[in-house]
Formats: sequence, C-alpha cells, structure tokens
Amino acid sequence: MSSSGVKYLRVVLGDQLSLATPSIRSFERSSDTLFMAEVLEEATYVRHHKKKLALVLSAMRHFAADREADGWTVDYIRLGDSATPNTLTSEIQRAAQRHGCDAIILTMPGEWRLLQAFQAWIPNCGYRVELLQDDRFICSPDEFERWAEGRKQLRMEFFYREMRRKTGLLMQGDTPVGDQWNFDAANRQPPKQGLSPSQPLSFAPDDITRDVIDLINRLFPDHPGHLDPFWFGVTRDQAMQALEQFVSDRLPQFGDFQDAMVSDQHFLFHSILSIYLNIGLLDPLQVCQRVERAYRDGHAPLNAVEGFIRQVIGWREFVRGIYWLKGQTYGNKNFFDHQNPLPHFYWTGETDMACLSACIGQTLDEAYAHHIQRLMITGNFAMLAGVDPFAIHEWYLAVYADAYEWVELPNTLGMSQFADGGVLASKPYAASGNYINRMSDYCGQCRFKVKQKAGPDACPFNYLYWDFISRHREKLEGNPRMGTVYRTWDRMAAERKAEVAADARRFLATTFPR
Ligand code: FAD
Ligand code: DLZ
Repeated sequence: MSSSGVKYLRVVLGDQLSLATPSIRSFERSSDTLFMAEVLEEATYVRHHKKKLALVLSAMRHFAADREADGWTVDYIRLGDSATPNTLTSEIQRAAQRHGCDAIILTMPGEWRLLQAFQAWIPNCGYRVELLQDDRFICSPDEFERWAEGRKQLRMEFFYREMRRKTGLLMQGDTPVGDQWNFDAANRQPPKQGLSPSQPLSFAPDDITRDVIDLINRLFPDHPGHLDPFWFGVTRDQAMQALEQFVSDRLPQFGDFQDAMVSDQHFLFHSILSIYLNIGLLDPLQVCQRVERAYRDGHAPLNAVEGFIRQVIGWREFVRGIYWLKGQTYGNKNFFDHQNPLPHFYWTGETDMACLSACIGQTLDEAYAHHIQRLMITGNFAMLAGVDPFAIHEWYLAVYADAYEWVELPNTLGMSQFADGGVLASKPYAASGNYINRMSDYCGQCRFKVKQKAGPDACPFNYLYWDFISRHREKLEGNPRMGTVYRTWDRMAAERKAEVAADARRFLATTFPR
C-alpha cells in the first residue's frame, strides 16, 4: 500500500507520453495502476491520417510496455478489445472498478471537447477525481491570462520576449544575445538550386508498430493517407535521436530557408519534431536548450537558433495561450462569413494548381507539410476562395500527424483564415501568385501562368487575391497594415477591377458548383 494509503488509477492520454506528465509524476509502484486506453472515439473524432493514428497508437503501446518493464502495474486497453464503441470516460470508469481504486488522477486534456467530457463525467462517476494542470509547457493558461489582461492587442512578439526572459534562452542578463530579439528578416531566403538537406531520421517499424499498422489498415481503411512506409519514431529514445540528427544536419540552415518551398524536398531544413513534442516524447524546454547549445558551441548561426526557439517558446506557447483564453466559442468564429465547402481536391491533391497539388499530395503521403506550405498555400487558398473556416480546421486536424486542437485551431482559424478578426494575427496572411513564385519552385511546373493576371490561364491566386481584398473592404480597410493594399487597389483601372471580379466568379463557380 502507498504511503498515503490511497490506491490510485493514474491515467495517461495518447498525447501525454512523458514521465513528466503530472498524473504519473508521483506514481507508487506498490499501489498505483497506470491506465491507458485506445478508444474508438479518439480515433474517429476526425478522420485522422493513417500515419497520425499509427504514431499515436504505437507510441502509446511502447510507453505502456516500457513502464511495465520497469515494474509498474499497467492496465492497457487496445482498440478492438472492447465489444462496444468506447470512450475514454467509459474505459476509465470500468478500470477504476476493476482495480478497486479509491481515486483517479488525470492530467488536463489538450482540448475543450475532452475537457467537457471529463467535467460532465467527474461529478457522477462515484470516485474522487483529481484533474491536474498540464505543466509540460512553459506558460500556463493562468499565466497567459495574466499577461493578456488589459492589453488591447495580443501580439506574439511581446509574449515571446517574456518567454525569453523567463527561460533565459539566448539571453545575456537582461538583453537578448545578438542585441536583437528577433531575426525573422533573416529567415526568408527563397529556395536556391541544388539545396540538399538530409532527410529526417527514419525508424523501421518493430513488432509493436507492425501490429498497429495492420490494425489501422483493417479498422480505418477509409481514413486519408497510407502507411507505406511508416517511418516516425515511436519512443522517447528515437525522438531524442531525431532531435540530435536535426541539430547536427539541418539546424545550421533552418533559419535561412525556413519559408522556402521545393516540390521534391518535403522537409527541407525543418526539424519534424512537432510530432514528438506534441505527444510528450520530447520536452519543449529541453529541445530549445539543446538547440541553444548548438549556437553556443559555434555549430549553428544565431538566425537559425533564434528562429527555431521563437517557434517553440514563442508561437507554440502563444497559440496554446490563445486557445484556452478564448474559450470554446473560438472555434465558431467566422469574421468574413465564409461559407464555401472544402473543395474535394483537399482529399486527393487532384488539381491543376501545382502548388496546391504538391502541398496536398505531400500532406497525404507524409502527414506533414511545413509552416509556410500550411499557411501560404492550403490556408491562403481556402481563405481567398471563401471556404468555411470550420471545414478547413477539420481538415488540418485530420491530415497532420502533429495536429491537436490546442495548437491546430488557433493556427488555422486565427493565423491562416483570420476568422477571429485579428485576435492572433495583425492582418490576413493573404498573398497572390507572386509570393508563391518567389518562395517556391512550384510555378515553373504549373499549367497556370503566374505572371498572367487575368483570363483562364492566369494563376488563380492572382485574381482571387484581389477579389478577396475587394469583397472584404468594409472589414479590412480600417486595418493600418492594409492601407497600402487598398491604395494599390484604388489605383487600378475599372476595367482591370471588372476582370478580377469576372475571373474570380468563373473560378469559384467551377470550384464550388451549386
Ligand atoms: P519546424 O519548422 O522545425 O519548427 C520547430 C518547432 O516550432 C515545431 O516543431 C513546432 O513545435 C514549433 N512551431 C513552429 N511554428 C509553430 C506554430 N505556428 N504554432 C505552434 N508551434 C509552432 N503545429 C502543430 O504542432 N500542430 C498543428 O496541428 C499545426 N497546425 C497548423 C495549421 C496551420 C494552418 C498552420 C499555418 C500552422 C500549423 N502548425 C501546427 C504550426 C507549424 O506549421 C508546425 O508546428 C510545423 O510545421 C511543424 O513542423 P516542424 O516540426 O518541422 O517545425
Ligand atoms: C489522437 C489520439 C488518438 C488517435 N487515439 C487516442 C486513444 O486511443 N487514446 C488516448 O488516450 N488518446 C488518443 N489520442 C489523443 C487524444 O485524442 C488527445 O489526448 C486529445 O485530443 C486531447 O489533446
């Protein structure tokens, strides 16, 4: 019996696979049970990409097996073990009864949907339940709320500086290393010919992973993507190897080419670490400290190291803060009142637009696209084409292996669709074909002509961009960052404006037939 005399059922969810997860931090081998469950509800609340399912389920099984090998009592429910469609709360309830537990300990889940389910179940479950804050982040929701209080605008840059001070990362006393907080301007080089980054470290599936792959192919054949090959790491040890390989091979050029897009280079110099960070196999502060060390050792330049650390302690923490601060209704925001459905080609990649075809095709293959592909290609198109933000949110939540609502929703709804009217971003990330042409090699292979502004052969981004600007003038022209855009629009000849409207009407009518 434990020193407290209490027999606990300690629960770990599929994205809490760390010994630092609060519900298991003080696990007592003599009396406690670790409980984990694969449940149909979690596997199907969106049609998760097959690679995402394989990552989560295999990592869960490995985590449980490692604890068991270390002498813990583990109760693990596999998908298919339960005769009826199961949920986390129903499985936790049954497990507490099975083990004759006195109390249950949970860690806060990463989304409102599950939090609500827990909150509805807890008062009626017949057990004492402790729901602990998930402190595996640098900033807690309470701390973020205090930071946000009284501010007219919430801007990542100022929040990020606080996180730099708090963590001491890239600081010399009170001043930032390099006397500059942000090297964003040095993170935007277009792609050059002949870039040859190393591929992310891949791991051959072991027996556990092969079982999971078979299970997914059997139970979820209609989910997007495929498992051939499946190469993600599924243990902390493998995730640490992936971190080391990124630091040694790609970090030095991460900064320069962060925004570049190349058709046959799906990963460029990116880390491909969000898949591990978001399920707990890596710790964000430890990752940033490792990356900072690469700068201090002279292995990687400041623009790369600062750029990486900004994404993790800046953007990642900032979007999580917004998610919990803005509450459950945040997901319903639709500032532009966009109502078009998601075009079917988002599920196939079959479109003549080479940039969309490349990014969607890569997404379906890898369950991965980097930030600018998500923001400036698939996100930008959805916003310009007036797609319902909730529909595009569900797509992002399904197709990316790193997608959990706390991080995906603010990025999609706030950053990429401006559906929150400017809570997260100071202006819409809208761009014409010119930006895509500058930052990628897509346009050279496209049947549309990026230099052409009007007519059936023109790049659709060109006229959709101006049509979006014109359509939403009332909502956007008061934004100080949009002034130049509206001045340019106002200088355009009436004939040109009519062409924009006609081209957009024709394109949207074909894309969204009524
Ligand atoms: P790198 O480019 O190597 O960046 C390093 C790390 O910084 C990432 O691993 C990630 O943890 C963090 N990071 C970078 N940008 C962001 C950001 N904007 N928000 C939060 N963390 C960031 N990220 C997710 O983790 N899950 C999502 O579901 C997700 N959905 C997105 C949806 C849209 C529409 C957009 C525009 C962005 C989304 N992002 C999401 C942010 C970003 O695209 C991914 O974090 C990044 O592409 C992951 O790849 P990487 O690990 O190679 O990142
Ligand atoms: C994503 C996911 C999947 C696919 N399956 C499970 C599962 O079977 N059991 C589980 O505990 N967690 C799973 N997860 C992760 C949860 O969906 C995640 O904890 C919530 O979305 C909150 O972030």
